[in-house]
Amino acid sequence: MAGIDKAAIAFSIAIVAVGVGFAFYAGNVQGNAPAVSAPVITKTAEPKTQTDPFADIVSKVKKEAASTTTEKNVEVKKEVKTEEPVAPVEKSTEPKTVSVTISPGSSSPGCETSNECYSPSSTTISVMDTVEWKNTDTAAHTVSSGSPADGPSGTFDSSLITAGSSFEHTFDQAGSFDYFCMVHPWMVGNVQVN
Ligand SMILES: [Cu+2]
Repeated sequence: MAGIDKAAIAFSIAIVAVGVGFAFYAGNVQGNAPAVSAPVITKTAEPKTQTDPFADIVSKVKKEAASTTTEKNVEVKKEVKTEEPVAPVEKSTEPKTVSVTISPGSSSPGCETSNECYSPSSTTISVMDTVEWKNTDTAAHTVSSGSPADGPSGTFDSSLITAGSSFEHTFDQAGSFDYFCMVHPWMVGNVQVN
């Protein structure tokens, strides 16, 4: 009677094992279970080891989830890095130099009728910009702040600019600056500094 009971227990354990779904183990169980009672102990031990694969799967899933999260974090960091190189371009108003030509033949009256003794006769610049007067005439001229009527104002004065030479002045203050040639009083010009 005792041997039959053990065999019955072994069968029932084997059936339970099959029911749980470990078919590849269940195949061995069904083959060995009917033999002796000893394999039954082995079979009851095997399901415990079979729970480990589940634990492994769970841990694998957790690791994958963790690695996926890490990758997402890396991607976010990369996106931030790509934004960093976009540096704001500073608009710098660097001082510039504007040229004015002392026209050929301006040593004789006539250029004032078309206002071309200094060309251009009116120049608009910004504070800290520089105006360079180039004497393209064959005679010497001056660029003197002020007007023929009121005389030199003293803000700037080139003194004589010989033929082919030039004179430049940097305007560090805003304002309207008239100038003229002290040798040829019909030569007048203006610099507007904003
Ligand atoms: Cu002159």
